[in-house]
Amino acid sequence: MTVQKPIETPLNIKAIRGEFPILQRQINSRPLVYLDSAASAQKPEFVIESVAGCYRASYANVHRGLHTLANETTEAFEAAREDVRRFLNAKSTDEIVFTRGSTEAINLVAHSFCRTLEPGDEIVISRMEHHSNIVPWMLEAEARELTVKWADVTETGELDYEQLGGLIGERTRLIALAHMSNVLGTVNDIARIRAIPGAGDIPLLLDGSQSAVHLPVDVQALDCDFFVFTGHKLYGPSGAGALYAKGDWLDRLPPYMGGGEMIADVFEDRVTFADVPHKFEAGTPAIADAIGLGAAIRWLERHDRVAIMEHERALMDRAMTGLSEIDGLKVIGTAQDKGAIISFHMDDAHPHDLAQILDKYGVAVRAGHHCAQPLMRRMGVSATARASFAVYNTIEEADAFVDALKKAREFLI
Ligand code: ALA
Repeated sequence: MTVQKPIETPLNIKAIRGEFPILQRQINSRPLVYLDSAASAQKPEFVIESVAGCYRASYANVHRGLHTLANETTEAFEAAREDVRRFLNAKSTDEIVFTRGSTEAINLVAHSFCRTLEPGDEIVISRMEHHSNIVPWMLEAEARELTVKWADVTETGELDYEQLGGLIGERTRLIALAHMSNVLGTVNDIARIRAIPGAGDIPLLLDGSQSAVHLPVDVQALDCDFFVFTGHKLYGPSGAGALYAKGDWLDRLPPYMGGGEMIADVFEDRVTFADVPHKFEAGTPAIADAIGLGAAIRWLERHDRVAIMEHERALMDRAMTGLSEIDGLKVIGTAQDKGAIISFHMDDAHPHDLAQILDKYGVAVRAGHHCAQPLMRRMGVSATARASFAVYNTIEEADAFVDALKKAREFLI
C-alpha cells in the first residue's frame, strides 16, 4: 500500500459515506470502492427517502387535479424547480424545464432551435463531446441541411481555442460544448470561448452533465444561453434532469414534444401553447424523480461546493501520483484545469480486462469508449478504463484503486 500524507478537507467524509447505504456493500468479498460516479453516482438516504416518500405519502399527477394530493405533489414538483433554479443561479423558474436527463435536454434544444435555422447555417461542437452533444446536431443537420463544424482537442486533452476561433463565421448559429469532459475531466474555459472575436454574441449551449456535479455552477456568470444537466450523476434519481434556457429563449423557440400539459387550447385547426416552461413539458413528467432531484440538490447544498471540488481533486492527484509509478500506464487527458476523472490504458491490456480484474478487488471503474468515439479517435485509442471520483470517496480508496491496478498489471502483462 502506498503511504502518503492524508488529505485535509473540512468535509466529514466518514459521515457523508454513512448516508449512502450502498457503500456498505462488499463486492467479491471486499469493500466496494465505487469509482464510476461519472457514469452514475450513488444516492444518499435523503434522496432515496424523498422519492419513496413521494410514492408512500403524497403522490398524484401534477398541474391537473384540484384535490389535496394533486396540490401537494404539484407544490413539491414546483419546489424542485426552484431548487434547480437556485442551484444554477438562474434568474427565474420560467427558465427551467424538467427533462429526463441531459440527453433529452440537448435533443430538445437541437430540435427546437434548429427549426429556426436556414440551410447552410452552422453549429459548432467539439471532438471532446459525449455522443449526446453530437448526434442530436447531426440528426438536425441532415434533416435541415445544416453544417456541423468540429473544434479540435490538443494532445493533452484541452480544447484548441485558436482552431475553434477559426470556425466562427457569419453562418455560425450556435456553439454547443461540454463544460467538463466525461472522459478527460477537462474543464473548458468558457470565458475564453466567449472572448473569441465574434463568439460572444453566438448562442452557447453547455453540457453540464459532469460540471454540475464537480464544480460550483452559475449560469449567469457563465453567460451561457442553455445549460443542461442530469440528476442521476448528481446523487439524484435517474430519469430527471433539467434544461436552463436564458431569458426569453423558451418563449422564442417552438415546442419540442406535443401532448397534454404543454397546450393552452387545442382546436380542430390549430393549437395554442401553455406558458413557459410548461410549453416544453408534454405529458406526465417523472414526478417523483424530479422531486428527488430537488432533494439531491438540497443534500448537496449542505456541503461547501468548493470543498467538494478540492476533496475530489486531491483524490485524483493522489491516484495520479500512484499511477505514475506503474510501468506502461498512460493517462489520457492531462489538462491544466481538470476535474476528478482519470481515463487511462496500460500497454496492450484491454480496458475491459482491466475493469474486470479491478472488480475482483471490489473496485468499480468504467471501460469502453465512454460514448465519445470521435474523442477516442482523436486521442489514438479505441477505448480507455476510467476512474471517476465523488464526494464520498476516500484517500484509502484512491490507494486501493492504484494497488488493484498494480496487481492487474502483474496478472496481465
Ligand atoms: N455519460 C455517462 C458516462 O460518461 C454514461 O459514463
